[in-house]
Amino acid sequence: MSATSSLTSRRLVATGLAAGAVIGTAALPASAADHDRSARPKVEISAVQYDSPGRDDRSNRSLKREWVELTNTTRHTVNLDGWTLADEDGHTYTFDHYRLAGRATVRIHTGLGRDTRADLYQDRRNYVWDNRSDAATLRNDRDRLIDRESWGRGGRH
Ligand SMILES: [Ca+2]
Ligand SMILES: [Ca+2]
Ligand SMILES: [Ca+2]
Repeated sequence: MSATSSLTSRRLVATGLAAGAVIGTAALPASAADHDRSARPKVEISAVQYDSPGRDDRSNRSLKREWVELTNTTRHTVNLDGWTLADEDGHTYTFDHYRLAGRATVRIHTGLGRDTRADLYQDRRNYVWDNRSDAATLRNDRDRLIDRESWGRGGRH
């Protein structure tokens, strides 16, 4: 079982919690709120490969294969400028002038690389997503919680 599939199975539980958090904090225009009756986050953490395949040797090849994927669940482009993706220890990646197209998915790699529309790089020299237990938290440019995914033994809160 891959790290990705084990997280996906846990997502079913996490989704309800994340959606509830968004209901309480969303400050969407009425039209947008009406449009999105499901109250799901507009952008969600759709997959996390927290354990880079193979031995964790801190090579850039391995660091690039540790990643988080975000998916825009709407038909409209979402401007992620100023949004943040952080782990439980506060290691934070800030999106810079990035727009995620409707229905599109972007993969944020831990290692060093050149950003494209589909792949962004944190340019780190070490792993950020702990293999045993950690959480990825996505916040918008106003520091509002958008989505959170945790894994490992009960997670840490
Ligand atoms: Ca890892
Ligand atoms: Ca590994
Ligand atoms: Ca971590």
